[in-house]
Amino acid sequence: MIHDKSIAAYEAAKEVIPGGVDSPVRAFKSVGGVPPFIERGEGAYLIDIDGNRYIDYVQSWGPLIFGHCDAQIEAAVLESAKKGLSFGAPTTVETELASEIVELFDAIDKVRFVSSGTEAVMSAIRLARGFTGRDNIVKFEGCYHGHSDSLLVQAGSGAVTFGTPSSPGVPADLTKHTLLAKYNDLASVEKCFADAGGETIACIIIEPIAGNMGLVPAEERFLEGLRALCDQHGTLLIFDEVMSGFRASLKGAQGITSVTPDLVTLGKVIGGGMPVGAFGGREEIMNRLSPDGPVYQAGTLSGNPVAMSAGLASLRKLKNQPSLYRELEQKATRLVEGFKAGAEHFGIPLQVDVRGSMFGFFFNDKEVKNFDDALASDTERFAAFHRGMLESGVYLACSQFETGFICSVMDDAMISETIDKAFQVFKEIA
Ligand code: KE4
Repeated sequence: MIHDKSIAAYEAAKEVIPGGVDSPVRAFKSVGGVPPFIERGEGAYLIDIDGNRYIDYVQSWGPLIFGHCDAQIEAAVLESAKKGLSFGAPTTVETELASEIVELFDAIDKVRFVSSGTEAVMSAIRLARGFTGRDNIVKFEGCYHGHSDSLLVQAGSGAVTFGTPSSPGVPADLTKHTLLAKYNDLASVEKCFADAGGETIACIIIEPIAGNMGLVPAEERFLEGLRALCDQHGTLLIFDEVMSGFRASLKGAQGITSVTPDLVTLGKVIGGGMPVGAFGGREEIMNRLSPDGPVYQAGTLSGNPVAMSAGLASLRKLKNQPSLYRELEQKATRLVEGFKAGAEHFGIPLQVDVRGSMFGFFFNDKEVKNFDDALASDTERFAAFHRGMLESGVYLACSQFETGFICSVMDDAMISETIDKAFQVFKEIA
């Protein structure tokens, strides 16, 4: 493949945008090489500015479950845009999208829209702290919930469970209220409650299907244990379904687990590719939000009608195709089983998993149950695989610690083509 134009575009971008990108993962740092600059999307494909075509398994990190340039979603956006782009005043399309979400998620009586997953999580955390009057929160190593200060934490030193900043610019005073536990390890959560005192903990926030350490689903008994701990201590349980919502099932992880959270954050698919995040939950909690309640939260473009129209078109398409998730899961399963067969044919250990339209694979000889397991993966080999697949016209997530996605316009021929290309690349990197 020729990448001359992307190479030049990357140099030009770096002159005026830090790292040449508006979100760090796009810089391809963990896989090397120059990130292709995209000209346009076309169904299941991305076409870059050098004219190279790729089967797109990233789909803008999740939102595009119907692929690029879906006719109905585009029509809804154009129709809305013709009436104006933004009003900063209520519109009925916000109520329509909110009603769709309330109908689908048993845990959600009311929902508020924002413009990103980060904003959704930041607002949900503030609401949980405001509702409980408590400052401490528990999160899990390997889970990513956007880049608000309280959530940019890493494990503290030694046995202490309180977090320390994982980025310069985050005051330690903000992360000292964030306790870190291990995913799928209930004892580590009980230790947080013991260390801090359960009555000081406002919420536990978790990706019920983790997608930011690679794909690592929470075990059912682990989620049940979190629910019991929260009930015991009056702590709120927050499911961060920004990625898994409408990707794992029509009800996200809540369509798979029997555990009910107190608050849910959403994003990605509910914007159909436009900037939308949301947080919702029980009415008694949500009613604490300004203007009726004391917990402040706001946003100039929150509930933007054009973005709402894209999200509404997406959700209505999903509701009208109940068999879609089974089809997507079957394709995801065939894809990763094909990867596994190819890798093992060349003696390369590969762990694979699927949840609905989400798939993951680790270059690892052990099953991955938490972040420590994920970190033991062979990231060099992942990078070589990613590069080989990219040059073969397959666009995979550019980090071992991300998740891949199947969209509705991917057919069996594309899955077979991808498996065949993977076989060739495994042969090269064995
Ligand atoms: P945004 O602020 O990026 O819209 O959402 C943050 C967020 C919150 N919660 C979960 C579970 C998420 O996966 C995300 C964002 N996901 C990453 C991909 N792993 C976005 C990609 C990026 O950072 O560019």
